[in-house]
Amino acid sequence: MKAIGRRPQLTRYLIALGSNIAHSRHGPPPHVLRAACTALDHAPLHVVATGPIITSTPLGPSRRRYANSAVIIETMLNPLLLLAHLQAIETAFGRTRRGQRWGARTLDLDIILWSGGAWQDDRLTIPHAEYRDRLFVLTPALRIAADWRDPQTGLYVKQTHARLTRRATMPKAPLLHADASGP
Ligand code: A4P
Ligand code: MG
Repeated sequence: MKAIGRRPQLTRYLIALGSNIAHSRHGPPPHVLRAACTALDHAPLHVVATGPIITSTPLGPSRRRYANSAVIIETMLNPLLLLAHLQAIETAFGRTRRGQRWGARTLDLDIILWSGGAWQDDRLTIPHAEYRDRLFVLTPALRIAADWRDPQTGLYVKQTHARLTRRATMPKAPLLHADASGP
């Protein structure tokens, strides 16, 4: 009997966009993200929702502030083909990889969630390994993907966002005196 391959299916992905270097033609980071949204809306991808563009303090060694956003795309590409496609768009936007992790970049496109569930191999991890701790991903995502569910935690994006903002505003526990003696 012949093995029947899995047919490509139309699926949706939540993509995070980041930029903290201006582009010679597109301009400063928020403009780079606007141009990137246009680039993402070409076959074989279709943008079905666009989140707000926010600015954020850099996490990691870079000193330049970031512009961040999120989009939902629809495509027949499987996760690995999509990753290759996104990396080609990053390169077309002048992204160079100098080997420094979290270095400054004209455009970063990360796959955050996928309607197909989880994916794990040596090139790609979905859900994105760190998105649950990143307000610069969750804030724009909240506006377009509040009801998307994380297949690993079972939490909706709105719950993951609420958990992180609660944690960020939680008062610090009062210090206990080391010599406090109870009754
Ligand atoms: N990879 C694995 N999983 C994924 C995924 N879900 N989506 C692999 C995309 N790529 C994924 O990524 C390195 C490798 O991760 C890829 O080759 C792919 O096979 P990269 O884009 O080449 O390098 P990177 O972005 O420097 O590394 P990394 O670890 O992905 O960094 P992040 O998580 O993208 O974080 N601060 C602010 N305020 N805003 C930001 O946007 N971004 C970063 C980079 C750091 N600080 C930031 C921001
Ligand atoms: Mg990346």
